[in-house]
Amino acid sequence: MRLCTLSRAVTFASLLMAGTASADQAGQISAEHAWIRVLPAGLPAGGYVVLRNKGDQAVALTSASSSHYAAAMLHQSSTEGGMGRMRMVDRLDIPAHGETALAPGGYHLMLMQASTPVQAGETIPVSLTFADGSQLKVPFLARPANAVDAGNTTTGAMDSMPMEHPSHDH
Ligand SMILES: [Cu+2]
Repeated sequence: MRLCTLSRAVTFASLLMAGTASADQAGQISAEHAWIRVLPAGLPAGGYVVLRNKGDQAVALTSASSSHYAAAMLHQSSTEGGMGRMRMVDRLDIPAHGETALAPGGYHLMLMQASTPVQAGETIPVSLTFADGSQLKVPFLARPANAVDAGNTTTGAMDSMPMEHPSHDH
């Protein structure tokens, strides 16, 4: 009885701290090149992002959600015998001081049943939840069905420009 009450109190306290404490898993992760491939006719949309872990501990992504979609699942695409397949993924590790990419043909978020039709150019907030329950809210750029990456309009792409194009303007 006593133990039960205690563990409930602890759970409640950890819920309160989620998202605020910098020591949580979400605080170790930064997200770049976040985009959604919007498909016509209400088909599920793929969500892609590069997750970077600046911490000393591996972090696991365990789920995602968005108020714009009824459901968001973690999937992995693969090709077996020429057939495209998708399987559910329980957790996706982001190694310490490393990164994990969700990209077309591999890991992705499967975003289903948009509450209102999502248009290319819109920014859709998606909450990523990690193994400790902490969450990271990431703005995903909606891109058209023929897009293959986040395009050149994300801040992540802009950030890398100076390295590729040093100090001449064009
Ligand atoms: Cu999928």
